[in-house]
Amino acid sequence: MNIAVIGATGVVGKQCLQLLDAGALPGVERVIPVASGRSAGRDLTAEYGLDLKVEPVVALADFDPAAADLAGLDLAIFSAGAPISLELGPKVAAAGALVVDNSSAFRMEDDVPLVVPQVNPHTMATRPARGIASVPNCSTIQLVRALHPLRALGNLERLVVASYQAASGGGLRGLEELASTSREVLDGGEPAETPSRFGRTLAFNLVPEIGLRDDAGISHEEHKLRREPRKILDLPALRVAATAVRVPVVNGHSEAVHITFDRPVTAADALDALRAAPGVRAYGEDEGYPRPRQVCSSVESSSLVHVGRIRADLDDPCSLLLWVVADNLMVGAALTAVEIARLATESTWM
Ligand code: 11C
Repeated sequence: MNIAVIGATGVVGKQCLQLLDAGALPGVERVIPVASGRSAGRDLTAEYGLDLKVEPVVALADFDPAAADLAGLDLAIFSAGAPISLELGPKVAAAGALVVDNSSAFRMEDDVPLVVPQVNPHTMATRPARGIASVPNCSTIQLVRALHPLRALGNLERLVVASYQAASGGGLRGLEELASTSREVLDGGEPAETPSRFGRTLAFNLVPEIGLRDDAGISHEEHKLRREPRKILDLPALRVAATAVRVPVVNGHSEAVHITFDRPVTAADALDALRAAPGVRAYGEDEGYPRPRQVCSSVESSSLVHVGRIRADLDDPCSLLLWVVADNLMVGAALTAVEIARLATESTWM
């Protein structure tokens, strides 16, 4: 396998390289990291402490998938934002590689599968028509991985979700901004609310707006939380109301989820269904509850979706409430991208 990692010096690209280093994909021969011109030539093998031999970083401007030295590229994992995916993704796919795209660029297109391997692996049973498979938004992935096992209890009718999203969702710049503004507040200052990664100062605060708001006042992230689960779960009429909030947590997104089914359900049945689901850690009432720092504290824990506070809605026997936490860089991005690629390698078409 010859693999290009586009956006290799970002928070998700780094995790992708670490997963490849840990042997997440079989038969890796060549790994080509691609990033902005500023990073050209960097030795990520040494920087990230990898055993895997990674070539020196190639500048995006010099990355030409049609060039002879890239013939035989099998896979490209994009984590460099939608504009770069839009421009470069189709060219890489046309040159013959499978594009696994972490951005929002193609997610809602009919001929691009939006894949969560634990939920809709059948979407990768044949080669995607355009050679592109999309990784959903991080907050969507953990949501649908918690919902999917619960479909055994009844049909999903309505979701009300509030997300509590970590600074790492804003990339390295977001992490740096949370750190620097937190220091400023602790030193007695008040960071200026100049244009920033999160629109507002996040330190010791909450920002109830992720992405631009439309004319109806709904943010881009809230639209993703509504549209993407509908496509992945193949429930185009699922009613979803979301509020996406940025919180001053370094890593790990959390979600408070209220689910309404078409029939009465119990918290005990939900706990059983979630306990039986691969890749989910479910917490009974006497087992505490997941929190982002703990969830993101080890590779094993970062690879799971954690579901706790599983309880009845006292006013509606058809509804349940859950608290869902996952590592947004791992489950929410890099691990899912690599798992999608693994689905492809396990199929007969790749
Ligand atoms: C955030 N969910 O936490 C975003 C980051 O559509 O892939 C990922 C954006 C996306 O800000």
